[in-house]
Amino acid sequence: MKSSVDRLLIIDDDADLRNLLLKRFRQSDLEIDEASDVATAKRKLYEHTYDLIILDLVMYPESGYTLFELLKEDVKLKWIPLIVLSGSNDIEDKVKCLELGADDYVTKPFQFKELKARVSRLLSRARQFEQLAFRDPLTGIYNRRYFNNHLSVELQRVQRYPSSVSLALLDIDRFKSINDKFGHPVGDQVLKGLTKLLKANLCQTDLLARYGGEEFIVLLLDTKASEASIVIDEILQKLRILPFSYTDQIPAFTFSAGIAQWEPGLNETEWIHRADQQLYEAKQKGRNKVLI
Ligand code: GH3
Ligand code: MG
Ligand code: MG
Ligand code: MG
Repeated sequence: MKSSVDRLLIIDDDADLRNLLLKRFRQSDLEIDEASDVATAKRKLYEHTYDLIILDLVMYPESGYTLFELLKEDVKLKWIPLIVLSGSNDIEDKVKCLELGADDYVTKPFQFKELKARVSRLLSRARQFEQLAFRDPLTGIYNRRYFNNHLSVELQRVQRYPSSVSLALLDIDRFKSINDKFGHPVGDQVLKGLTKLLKANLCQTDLLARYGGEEFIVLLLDTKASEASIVIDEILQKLRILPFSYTDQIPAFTFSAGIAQWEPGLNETEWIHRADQQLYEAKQKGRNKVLI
């Protein structure tokens, strides 16, 4: 999941300018990465995650303009704030960049203080946007929209670089009766309690999201179905043994889960469907179990 320190990528062929920005932004407690050309930028954008991008226009051999399509159409990159930092004071360049999706345009020479203010404003907007668009307000974890976007990104990656990736779909058992018996607020506490337990027992690289009312989904990287099943089953065991310590004053409950490992040729929908079929089986077979 995202770390709390914001990461910037500076794409500029001017080494002096990159060094200056590196130094000044680091003093502002931001993490900075740099790329001196478009090819390096593409590689870094693919390998890492950034919260804001500062892009130069005049660069060799490829100009900054050649990055716009990737930056504004890729599902992983399209919401990252983009500031163009250019020596061109030409109104045509300014308009074109804004039309292509830049969030701001700053001309060189510039005052660092002004650039920093623009960076801060865009970062805070992006954080608010993430909360509203991609987070579940009750549990604070990612929502279905974010998960689906991320799953497409992950699928592209695994198609390129094959590895074991598994999906787990979890559904709380007889949740309706918990609501009926104890009331909706207690039901909400159960959802929060399970979120806490899942977060405490999953890896940093696993992506957890609330997929529906009382349904959670987990993407487990570098994990075979058999391994994912063990991880999720251990969580279910903990719920049986320690219902109260983890979930402060809420009734004991269980969940059922279905696991599916990605196989070549499966698209997102088919992959989730496989996990869902196993979840359905688990419910049929009496609930409170994890099936592959
Ligand atoms: P099963 O074991 O077959 O999954 O049964 P179930 O009762 O868990 O399944 P069902 O789909 O019948 O009920 C899900 C319930 O979850 C119904 C809905 O009111 C409740 N629910 C959905 N979202 C929330 C929420 O945010 N808070 C609370 N308290 N309840 C919710
Ligand atoms: Mg340049
Ligand atoms: Mg359900
Ligand atoms: Mg349920």
